[in-house]
Amino acid sequence: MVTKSKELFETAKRYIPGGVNSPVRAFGSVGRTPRFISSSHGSRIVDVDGNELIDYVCSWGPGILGHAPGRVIEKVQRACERGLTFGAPTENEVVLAELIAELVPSIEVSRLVSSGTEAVMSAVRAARGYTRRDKIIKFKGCYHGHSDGLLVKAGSGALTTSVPDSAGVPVDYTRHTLTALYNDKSSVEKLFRENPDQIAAVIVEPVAANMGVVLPEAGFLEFLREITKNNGALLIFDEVITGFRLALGGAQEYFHVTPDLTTLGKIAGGGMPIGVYGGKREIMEMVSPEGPVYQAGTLSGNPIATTAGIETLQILKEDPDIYKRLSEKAEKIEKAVKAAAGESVCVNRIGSLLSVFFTSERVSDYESALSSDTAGYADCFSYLLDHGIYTAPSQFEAMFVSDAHTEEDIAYTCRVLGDYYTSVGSYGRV
Ligand code: KE4
Repeated sequence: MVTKSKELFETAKRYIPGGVNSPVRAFGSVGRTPRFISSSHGSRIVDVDGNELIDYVCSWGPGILGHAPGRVIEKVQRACERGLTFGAPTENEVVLAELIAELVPSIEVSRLVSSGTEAVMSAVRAARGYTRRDKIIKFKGCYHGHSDGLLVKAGSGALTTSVPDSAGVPVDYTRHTLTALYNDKSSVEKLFRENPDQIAAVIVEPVAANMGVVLPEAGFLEFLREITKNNGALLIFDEVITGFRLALGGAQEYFHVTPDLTTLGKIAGGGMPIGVYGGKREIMEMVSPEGPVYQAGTLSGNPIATTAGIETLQILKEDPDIYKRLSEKAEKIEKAVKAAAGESVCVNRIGSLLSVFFTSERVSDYESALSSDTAGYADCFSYLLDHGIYTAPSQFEAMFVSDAHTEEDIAYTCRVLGDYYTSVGSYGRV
């Protein structure tokens, strides 16, 4: 029963674009009424009609510990009593910057902002300021937030300059954004050949998770590290999702590839609004007030968000075995899907991050991700939702497993997935 969600959604659509404050939440590609959530705890979220759901969205990544982890809540409650925001430097910001530098050694110097979008936008500006070059390379299918210059898709041939992916973005704003193909070295080499000494940086999701989860092929990240170094360009790892998710040191620890700049978000704030950009001291010295690259933010590093971020990272630091536990849980889901669906779907998983693509193709880039049967995905999404399991309402997002998912949660999820694929045949279509 979703009466109250339906009522709220109708009212919401009168006052908020599409009834939501972020498009994917509207359930547009799965054709269901979005669930309005009233509370959460552990692996569960509870909607306004009282339906309890096992949550594999985890707020799109921040919820690695599960919802409302006790230690974080308690510290945040105490911090609130001391004030919500000062607009002045605080000890927390020093503690968090030191902790980030300890856990991700390539981030010698960092700046806190309030979202992943802000982090990426600022990192790109720092890269351009440092190299005095204008062009950047991004990859088709990778998402880096909604700043104008990064809302692009490739022009014809996928290797030309980009055209805006959104209304309201002047073509001029994307003139310096070049688009390559994920896992396609030659597409990157071509852009460097065609734009000698003009490319400030390559920005990449070290594991793509915004076209669904697509892993870097062996050597791809090492190649990006090499070609940027050889061409005087910077390598930016957008670790807003993979940061503290794949390992305590993120994807750069997992793959042993060190970028020049890194962006973080989600887990870094423990569920509160935090973005981070940072890297080599000589680059970050360019950032105001130390250098000429301007960037600012009213609530950057605010005491409540930094309290949640510090406590979350401390808990992860104290319990590095969490990554093994998370991976083992996600592997059980991967195996259950493969056992029931066979070759009719493609499961991409790394650690606690996974996607089930409704295609029999191996999904290794945006084109192959697009071969997925999104109606099949929507059918499975609905089945899971009706069985109390909440997954991403889009084929092109990721499934997240948290430390709060119990063995019973995982076993139940595997059983429901098995029943689904067994009962509805391949592709998950009825
Ligand atoms: P935010 O501005 O949403 O905090 O972060 C933007 C961003 C940057 N980089 C990467 C790799 C990201 O995945 C994101 C945001 N991720 C999406 C989920 N795929 C956020 C969910 C949403 O848009 O509602």
